[in-house]
Amino acid sequence: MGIKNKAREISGIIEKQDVVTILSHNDADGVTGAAIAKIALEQKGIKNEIKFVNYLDKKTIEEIKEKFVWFIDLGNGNIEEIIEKNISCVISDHHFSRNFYENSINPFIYGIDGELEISAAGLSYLISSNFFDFPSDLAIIGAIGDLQDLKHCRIVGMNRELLAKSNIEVKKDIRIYGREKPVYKMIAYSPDPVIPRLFKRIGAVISFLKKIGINYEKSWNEMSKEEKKILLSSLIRLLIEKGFTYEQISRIFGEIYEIDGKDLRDITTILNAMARNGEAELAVEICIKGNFEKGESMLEKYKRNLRECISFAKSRIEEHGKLLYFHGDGQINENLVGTVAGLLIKEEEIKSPLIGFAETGDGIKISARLPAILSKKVNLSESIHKVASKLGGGGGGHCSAAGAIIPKGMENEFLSAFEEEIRNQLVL
Ligand SMILES: [Mn+2]
Repeated sequence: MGIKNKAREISGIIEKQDVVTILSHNDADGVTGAAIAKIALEQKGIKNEIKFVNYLDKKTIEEIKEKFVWFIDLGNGNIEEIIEKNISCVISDHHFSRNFYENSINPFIYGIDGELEISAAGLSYLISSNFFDFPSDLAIIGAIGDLQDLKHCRIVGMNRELLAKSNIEVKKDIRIYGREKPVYKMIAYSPDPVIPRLFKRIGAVISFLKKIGINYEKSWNEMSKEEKKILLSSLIRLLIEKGFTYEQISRIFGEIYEIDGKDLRDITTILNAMARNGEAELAVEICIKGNFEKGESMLEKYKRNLRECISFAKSRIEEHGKLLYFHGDGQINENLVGTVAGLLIKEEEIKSPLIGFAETGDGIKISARLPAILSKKVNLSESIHKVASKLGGGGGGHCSAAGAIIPKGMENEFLSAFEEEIRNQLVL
């Protein structure tokens, strides 16, 4: 059976319900996935409510009393428990799972890479579009939120197919974030690629721009074709001088996606910010109505908080063998520790795996991030799953970004066991 038939089969199961609880992940992919599901359920007149969690642990599953659950962007890591508890449910989760579950639309079973070719929002759309035909905009926003365009600098696979059913405009442009900001800011804070000599050095960027005759206060979008050409070729020359490979340099240019003139990357930033700050329900509403500007003021608040968390984390980074780690100590919210670790890895030129700890209700939340130079040598997901399970917790995720929850007070045990795992992987 192909994935679309599976989607139809699952939509048939959902259609028979009178009440559906959507249980989703509080990030952009989870929010858009839940919004898609809600649109479909409303259309069918099926009563529904949405709940968001940051992480699906044993306890959350234990406490499920709802009649029927639609898991979105989570669930594949908990199939054993879902079966054991005999929860009546369907799962649309794009994360890899070794375990099979009849009512799960698991892309990997169909030879589709869930890290690149379809997100939870996309799976949710494959199911929901059986109820009625509607544009796939939110499915693509979810995929961008999940950074599925990052590897190839464009959307590929099943996402590409879904893109054709959306109102999203595809453009070829510079991929540096902030095309509407003054160009000196855009260049100084480009995380991918980081421009050497210019990264975070406003003075250096301004003199670089002056030298090539470009008004540094203009934004990329305001620049003429000629100016863009000059800037792009100067940046490329700089990267060549610094020994960047062709592959690295070509990342500077690629596909960007817009809806009503808004960059999808900006929309996902807003949705992530809202979801992580406890406003996921409002984010769903914004997705359904399509009024993304409403989330922009939330973003300012979020950015301020994030900056504080990053400087706190930076001041706390310590070494443990092959690892670096920091502890949030009640200063960094569990929902933000992953973002903080991810940004530190990108911006601080860290060359070791980075672990962030944060307190959560009854345990310690762990976020592990891998620097790009280790991306083919280390797989965080399996090691974190193994170690956290051994300590009485649970974990999983992606090769280069994974998370776990362990009991309080086990941080040192975790560090030692995890460091050994990583060391073994580096030797192999
Ligand atoms: Mn996702």
